[in-house]
Amino acid sequence: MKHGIILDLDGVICDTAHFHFLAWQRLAAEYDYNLTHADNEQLKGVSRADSLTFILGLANKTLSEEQFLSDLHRKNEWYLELVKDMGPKDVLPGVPTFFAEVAARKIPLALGSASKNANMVLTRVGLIHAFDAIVDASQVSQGKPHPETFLKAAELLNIAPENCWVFEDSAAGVQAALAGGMTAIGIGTAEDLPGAISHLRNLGEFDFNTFPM
Ligand code: B16
Ligand code: MG
Repeated sequence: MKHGIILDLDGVICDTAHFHFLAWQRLAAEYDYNLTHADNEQLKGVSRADSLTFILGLANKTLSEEQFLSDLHRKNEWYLELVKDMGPKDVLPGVPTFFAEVAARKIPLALGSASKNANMVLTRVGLIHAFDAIVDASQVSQGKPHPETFLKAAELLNIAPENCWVFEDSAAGVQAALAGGMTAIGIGTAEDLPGAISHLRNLGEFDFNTFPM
């Protein structure tokens, strides 16, 4: 039975979370709210609009629909400015080794990201051509923890969900993988990512001998 791998982007392939944080913090300051790193943990894997709703709750602020959309746009402009100099050197430790193993073993590989900027970031870091399928926020109607992102990725790979292994750094993403009937590998701690079958610090720690071929 053919098995495949689905990778999350932010926090698994590269640390774009830091740039999301800086952009959200700048916006939150306009609401007189000091966004903390602990707050940012809650935003991992969460869609852009859901992130803004969460921040507005923290800041106890309401916006008109027009202002909401305008602030989403401004946050993204700041984010794009911050990531514009990213390159192949900006992948997380172990990423080149992991991708080399996946290619050598001919394992079907998909991306399942909540980011609408996924294609751009993958292009910057030079990994866009390593994937057999890419699913980002523009292709789904329900974000993580809903399994739609990963189910769509499995479908594009033509692999049954139960034969897909999902690598995720967010609690919402691990929940999405489990809800889709997939195996979740946590990039992070067991405390932060319950439900994952194993927990790694980065992709380089993955033992391919444990992967069914
Ligand atoms: P964008 P992932 C997620 O990426 C990030 O973890 C999350 O912080 C961000 O809000 C979301 O993408 C949307 O990103 O504003 O670029 O559309 O971890 O699912 O790869
Ligand atoms: Mg992530």
